[in-house]
Amino acid sequence: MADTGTEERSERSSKKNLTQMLAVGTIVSAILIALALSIHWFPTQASTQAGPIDTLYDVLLIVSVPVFVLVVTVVLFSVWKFRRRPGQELTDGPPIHGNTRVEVIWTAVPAVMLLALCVYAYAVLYQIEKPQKGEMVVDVTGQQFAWQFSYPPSSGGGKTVLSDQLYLPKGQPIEFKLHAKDVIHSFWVPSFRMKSDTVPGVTTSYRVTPTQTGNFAIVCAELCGLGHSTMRSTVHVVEQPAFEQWLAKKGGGGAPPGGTAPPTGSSGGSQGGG
Ligand SMILES: [Cu+2]
Repeated sequence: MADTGTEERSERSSKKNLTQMLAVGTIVSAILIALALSIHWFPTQASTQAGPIDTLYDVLLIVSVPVFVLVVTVVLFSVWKFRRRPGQELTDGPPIHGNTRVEVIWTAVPAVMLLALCVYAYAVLYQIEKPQKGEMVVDVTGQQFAWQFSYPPSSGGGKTVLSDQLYLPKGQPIEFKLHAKDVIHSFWVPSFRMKSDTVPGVTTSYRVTPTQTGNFAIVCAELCGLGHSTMRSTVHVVEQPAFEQWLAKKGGGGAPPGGTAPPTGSSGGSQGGG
């Protein structure tokens, strides 16, 4: 009879513990989610791709925080509750042979969560990588330790224009074709959010549509040698007319805005970057 009483008591106390943990966990999760969402993790959103990516990060934060809190709560609770007390130095823990129900739950729940997040992330990726109408191709070449940009004739200059500065017209869908001359680099404009490695011998690519005029940092995001940290540049997002003017000036041929450049050979301007 005494045994049954002890069992009942311990069952009641473990239920109470569970309820307490759940309550504390929910409150802590809510606070941490609010905190996580209030932090500005990323710079200005300067492309149409930035919004969906930031929303995806917010969803990942909202889902991850309760998992983190659950794990930490269980660990801290176990350390406190099941700690070795004086006199127990030579005793062993109870032999436990597993718990099928708990194991099924902790396998199935994360599996469903991961699958759902994968599907969502894939849908976002599909959306932001979709080809756009009237895309302008810009070739980007990384080499130790600088970026070079090349605008093919189709971008409106009438001929290939080289530059060590990246100018883009606001609202114009861009496809970057990425190249590398020596080692692997990674072309990243944090304000655009998109990033891809540039690999020697391979052309990689990604798309952005700039939504804001201004200057934004370009960073090499792949350790590429001693000067890696200096491999930085700036993207200048300007209005369409300003871009056309810049491109015409850069092309050196004084081509009028609007992409109606004179046929090749009629101008003696240099195409060099500068
Ligand atoms: Cu680099």
